[in-house]
Amino acid sequence: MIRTLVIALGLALATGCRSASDDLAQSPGSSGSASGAAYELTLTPMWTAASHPLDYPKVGLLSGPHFSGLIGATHGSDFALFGAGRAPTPGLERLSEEGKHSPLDAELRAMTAAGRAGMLFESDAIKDLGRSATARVQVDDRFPMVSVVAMIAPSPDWFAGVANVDLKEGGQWVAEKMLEVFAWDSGGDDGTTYEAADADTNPKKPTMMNDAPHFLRSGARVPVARLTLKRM
Ligand SMILES: [Ca+2]
Ligand SMILES: [Ca+2]
Repeated sequence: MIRTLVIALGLALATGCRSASDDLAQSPGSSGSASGAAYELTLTPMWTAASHPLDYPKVGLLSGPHFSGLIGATHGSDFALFGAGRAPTPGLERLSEEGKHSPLDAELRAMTAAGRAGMLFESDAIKDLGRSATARVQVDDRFPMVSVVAMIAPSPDWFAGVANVDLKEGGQWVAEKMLEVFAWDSGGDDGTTYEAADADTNPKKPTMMNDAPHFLRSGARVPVARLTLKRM
């Protein structure tokens, strides 16, 4: 009698476990991978007239200093959305000059189709620099890294970005990671001020960290945003 009860209890527990994991696998946005982790990515602007006073763009009724929507991807170590010393892709160039996600989104989807990137994520533009933008990011063992960019607007080809943030450290998913985000120059335009007229660069120059005087104080780079990745 007792043995029968124990078996029945064991079956009930096994059934319970199975249905719980089924629910998890079917939850929206879940990769279904037991080795994955979900993060909330938050970009908090720190690009203000006080922190970056040189030529800081005027606030207008219809325009003014803002960031484009974030766009990024999860990936492994054989892919980088951007990197110092590499010419920009057409997608990164357009993102950095016009804030448009196309064709960068198509480039990232092609990387996903080729098995070199995981998920694409995006946010709306940050029109009010007093607010943050967020996106939900799902990483796994194959694609444990995150890269993300947003245009600094107005600007010739300047963007805020972080590449190759590895969310797995020492074999564990990190609980939270916070990074300073610096300005970059994509290498697609020769303008040297925020509101310079278009001056397309051909051939493209390599993407570099942006050492225009707008982003330096006493020779040190001043971050334009903070990026937080918090495990959900
Ligand atoms: Ca440039
Ligand atoms: Ca250009």
